[in-house]
Amino acid sequence: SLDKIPTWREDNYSDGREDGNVLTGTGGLSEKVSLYKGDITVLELDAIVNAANSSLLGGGGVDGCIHKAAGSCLYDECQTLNGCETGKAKITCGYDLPARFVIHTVGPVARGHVGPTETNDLTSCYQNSLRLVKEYGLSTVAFPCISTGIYGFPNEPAGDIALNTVKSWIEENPNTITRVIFCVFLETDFNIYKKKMSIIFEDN
Ligand code: AR6
Repeated sequence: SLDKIPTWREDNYSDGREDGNVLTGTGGLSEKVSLYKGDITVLELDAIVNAANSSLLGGGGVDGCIHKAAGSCLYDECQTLNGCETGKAKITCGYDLPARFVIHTVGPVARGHVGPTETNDLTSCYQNSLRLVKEYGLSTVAFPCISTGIYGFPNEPAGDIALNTVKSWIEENPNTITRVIFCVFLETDFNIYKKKMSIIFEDN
């Protein structure tokens, strides 16, 4: 199914952006990222990331969707993990999901407040998830908009953190990940990511 998700570069190409800058150069960062709007549980990738809570035993939002689609074996494996601290990440099998693995990370409970703690914790979620992708020799991964639902992290700064953290990671680890998919669910996030990606992943 990855073939059906265009890279950011292809996506810009197909919607005929007038600013051609993002299309220049080869092997740029924009070839390694995609923006996808929809349900993360249908993605056939090496791993999908779950915006979990510290119990790792399921909940609402994307977490509920992932547990429902993966089946009860995911819950059983999660029970062996002894939870997870905010900003950290743990990996399990994907079970009935098309994704091979699920990386469970726990975002900060922000309730609308963005201070240094919330910022650092959300950054750590992306970094620690990507660290697991690398450690397990995986090459494709999708992220939901961690913390921006029930945990109340404002969408705009959360998008900045997601995109900039992934960008830095790809730059620092050029031979590990071949594709990172930003899986947004809401129109507001789609618009925020689209705008930011054309700036952040513009190739020089
Ligand atoms: N695919 C992709 N994204 C989704 C999906 C889906 N199927 N469903 C929802 N989203 P949230 P959080 C989006 O609340 O803020 C749970 O109870 C959603 O629109 O799932 O980190 C956990 O157990 C939003 O943009 O996660 C925790 O207790 C994004 O996923 C708590 O919620 C994240 O929203 C975690 O809260």
